[in-house]
Amino acid sequence: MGMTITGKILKAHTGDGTCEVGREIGLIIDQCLTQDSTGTMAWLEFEALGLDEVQAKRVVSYCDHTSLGFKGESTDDHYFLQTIASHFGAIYSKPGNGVCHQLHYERFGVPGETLLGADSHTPTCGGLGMIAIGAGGMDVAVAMGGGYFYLTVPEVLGVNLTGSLNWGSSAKDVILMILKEISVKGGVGKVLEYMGDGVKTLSVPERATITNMGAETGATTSIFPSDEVTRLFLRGQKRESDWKELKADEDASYDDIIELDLDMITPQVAMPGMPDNVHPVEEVAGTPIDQVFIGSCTNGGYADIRKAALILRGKRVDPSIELIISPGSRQVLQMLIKDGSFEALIKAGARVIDPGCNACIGIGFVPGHGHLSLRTVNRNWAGRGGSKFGRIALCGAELAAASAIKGEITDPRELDPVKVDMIDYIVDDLLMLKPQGKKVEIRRSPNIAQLRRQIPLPDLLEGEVLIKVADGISTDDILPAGPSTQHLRSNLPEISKFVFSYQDDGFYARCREKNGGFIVGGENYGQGSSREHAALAPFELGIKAVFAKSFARIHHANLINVGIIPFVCDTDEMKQGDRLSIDVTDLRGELEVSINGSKKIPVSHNLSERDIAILKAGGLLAYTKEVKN
Ligand code: MIC
Ligand code: SF4
Repeated sequence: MGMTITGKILKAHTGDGTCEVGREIGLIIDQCLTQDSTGTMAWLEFEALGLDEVQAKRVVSYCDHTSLGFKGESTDDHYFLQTIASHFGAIYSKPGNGVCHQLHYERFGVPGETLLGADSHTPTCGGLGMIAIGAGGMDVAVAMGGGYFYLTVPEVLGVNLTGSLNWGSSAKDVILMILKEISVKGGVGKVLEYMGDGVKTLSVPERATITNMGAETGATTSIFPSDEVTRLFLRGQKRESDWKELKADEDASYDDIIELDLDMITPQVAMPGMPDNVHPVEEVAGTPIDQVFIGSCTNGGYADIRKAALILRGKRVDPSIELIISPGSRQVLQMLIKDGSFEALIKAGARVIDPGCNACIGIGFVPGHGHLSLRTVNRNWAGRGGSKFGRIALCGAELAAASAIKGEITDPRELDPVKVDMIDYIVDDLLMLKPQGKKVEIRRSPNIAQLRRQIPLPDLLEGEVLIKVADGISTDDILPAGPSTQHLRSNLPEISKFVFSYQDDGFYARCREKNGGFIVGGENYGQGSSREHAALAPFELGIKAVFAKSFARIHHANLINVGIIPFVCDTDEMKQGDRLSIDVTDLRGELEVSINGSKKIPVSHNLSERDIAILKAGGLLAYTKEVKN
């Protein structure tokens, strides 16, 4: 039986275990990336491993989320990251250089290699034919140190693309249609592997838009073949020698296949709430908007912003709204300056900001009370833009630009088609700093708090249910990003004050008063980002276990890594204030939790032998040290 691309890369990188669907393997990681908001922890964790330098083939530490340095603490974090990366042998991408995912596929991604990144949108590099996976900081720290990344071998969902996109529809609409079809849970335990004749009609940046937002389906990652289109892209980036062809065998077997005719794709909008709340534009056209934002790691590429500039050229942004343009990288910005797009955008009344994430997670341009912000980003749940009172809808660049002109959601097909003629990529690595080694002293500010030592798991867990939350709770619900927390990512005691602050502002005080306890959730608990802080901060507050109906992959791993047990049970039986007790001496045996000393209900988990050993040791760092000694 022939193999898929996913199967080929996973097999070639299996360092421990047998590469069969459903089995746990230790994956050899070629490249790692960190960014500033998860990176301070990842680097502290790497340091705690006691190694001399990074061991993975290539490690890049990016500064993009708070690159504007909106608070002194963030600037302190940047200098910490710059010096620690240099000290331990990693490349550092300076603030203003762009968003990690955009930069990584431009400058470092290599078809056929593996990438582990401390950010959930790491799969963006799947657009180049990499197995690129998002993970929590501790997993990335271990991989930077040359350790395996452990994962359950996913199924492969083939997505067969035929035809080609018509004017008005874009790669963003492709992934929005997929989300509509399979939902925010449809990719769990799977890799989305693209194939078919339609693939060759998509550029690498378009493929990267699709693999980027595959993260919103819950998929482990997404991948495209590496073909002539990939070769031309890498040639443009002056690194054609990194190219190699990658394709599935003719008789490759997929666990399932979705068919998608690109000719049938029409412009779509994901209305506020969830990324799968997708509607054809006709259903929502005319809805008033207050803001348009074009950029991010999903649609911050040259062609997207060029398209917007061509649409806006000679016109003006509706005066009742604002338009913000955030190029994905300095390369993109330079190209937009060169071809006149920058000028066209400014003349139309747009505000063009420094390449980086910033506004995508609410650092600046936070939507006002009840406002609707139409964005080309990838997430639209409540609070995402930095305020729980703002609302976000998602779409592609041409729909966003057309809507900016009218001040309401607009079908781009109402406008004359525009065509992007590609110009040469401008390759300039000025802000990519090469490591200088041990002579570089690590700069630490008082905001960089020490990590708490991980201690072995006790035999009995007892305490109160401190909060009960609904289905689909995201890591943004657990620990909001945005202006109140972004500068505190290196300071767990301080950031932990914001856990569940949008849901219940008494949660922190309750944790302190009760000396910790339990969280109860519903389905897909912890969906969304790789934000390890959504596990580290509850740990800081004394949370011992989370009981939920199901968990999202990265958050599940993060909980284990910090030493919090993710239990699966019928949480309808539990409510806030219940006293729970559970004997965890034997996590391999039958488990039950006692509720208020009387009722007992069965509890299960999805823990591997290794997960159990990690939890017993108190967390991944303690375990890794234990195994090493
Ligand atoms: C996000 O888009 O939610 C983030 C901010 O990039 C996160 C990482 C973080 O919380 O720092 C992610 O996607 O993992
Ligand atoms: Fe940055 Fe937004 Fe992409 Fe997250 S989703 S990496 S915040 S641009």
